[in-house]
Amino acid sequence: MRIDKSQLSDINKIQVQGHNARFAFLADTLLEQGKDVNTIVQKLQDFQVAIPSWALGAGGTRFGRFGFQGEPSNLEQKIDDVGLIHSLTQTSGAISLHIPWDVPNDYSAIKELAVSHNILFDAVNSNTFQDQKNAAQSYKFGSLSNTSKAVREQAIAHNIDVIKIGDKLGSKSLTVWLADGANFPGQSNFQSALQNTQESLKDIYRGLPDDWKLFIEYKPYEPNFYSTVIQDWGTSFMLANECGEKAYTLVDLGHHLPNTNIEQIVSTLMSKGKLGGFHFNDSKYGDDDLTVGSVKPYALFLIFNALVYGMENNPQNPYPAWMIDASHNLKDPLEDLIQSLEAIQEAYARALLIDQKVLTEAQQNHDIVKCQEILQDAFRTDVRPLLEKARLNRGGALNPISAYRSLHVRKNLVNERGANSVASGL
Ligand SMILES: [Mn+2]
Repeated sequence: MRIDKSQLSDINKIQVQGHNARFAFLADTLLEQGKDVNTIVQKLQDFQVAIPSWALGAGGTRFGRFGFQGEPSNLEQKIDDVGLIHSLTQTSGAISLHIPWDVPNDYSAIKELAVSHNILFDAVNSNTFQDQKNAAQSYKFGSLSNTSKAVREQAIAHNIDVIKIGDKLGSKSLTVWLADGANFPGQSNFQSALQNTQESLKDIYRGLPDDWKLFIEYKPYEPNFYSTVIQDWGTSFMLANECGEKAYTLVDLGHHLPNTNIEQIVSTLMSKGKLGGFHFNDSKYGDDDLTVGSVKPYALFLIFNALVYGMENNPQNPYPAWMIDASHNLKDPLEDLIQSLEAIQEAYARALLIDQKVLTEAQQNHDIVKCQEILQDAFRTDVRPLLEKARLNRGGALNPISAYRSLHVRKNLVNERGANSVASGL
């Protein structure tokens, strides 16, 4: 199924009068405050977030998985799904592949398909957290950190393969998330595990094309519950520094212990020019991978404030690669992703409303009350008319969820793919 612009403009026609009134009211209010509404809308139009191939089907927990009908069962269908979301939201112009599940059979056909949906190939993801069929070595006791050289070499070779696959598609970065760690005290020597990981990452780094980046993700626990080799941003930052200038830290919102000040981590990394990638999701307890903005929208807004400041003030930091990294156990995955994209754009728009100059002045005058007023005034603003305007300008849907439902997208996908299709790569 594909959605063409004429279908959306028919749906938008019914809603556009309400939008015009909402937008005019907000634009007037913001103009009075001296805000440049057109620039904000343009920034929203330009902000694109990659969808990972594993987020398009139903996820699951270690207790079970409840499938969702009409899931994409091959790479072509995954790209089609991202195309559907992109045509509605105009915000998901990229897909992030996970190898070995998403290896194309026909590279030029896959590239053509992506172009037809106006979709780029974002970072490619390697997988050394589970064993593949017929693999010579097992990752049960770790991959890049393993005490066995043969296991480490297999894991390094896999990452190099992933780079080669991504290169043929036009990707420009590799994301490494390492599940390596220990479940029990005494199981692993911390120093050797870290040293092995550093050496393995350097080997992978040597296989990186000149115009590529290596993103090193961190996570404090899970699947190992005593220790994780790359447990926090500091460890990732240190490893990236030792690899070289093309290596960066990747921040995943769910990969922190409760109450961690993520906006401060973002600020530190950007000031050092080392924030390479960013994974969005939301959580209550751990790496819950819930819909972005569903639990802690104010925290997301504060993080975006740090990101916007960094993008404006840290030329030493490259433009970060944005991706949603979530899992959907109950909702229609495509509706969930649409909600996540909306929450990301909302947080971004609110952060763009902050007058950084006025905030800096208030900070320098130690006017804490004013600092809080500036932040909360931006957060309390209903920015949805700006998001609608950005989508309308790009030919998307004024209200993506309602358009998704009125076009019966899921029903069409079930008709095309069957009720029992299962997404690979979860
Ligand atoms: Mn992630």
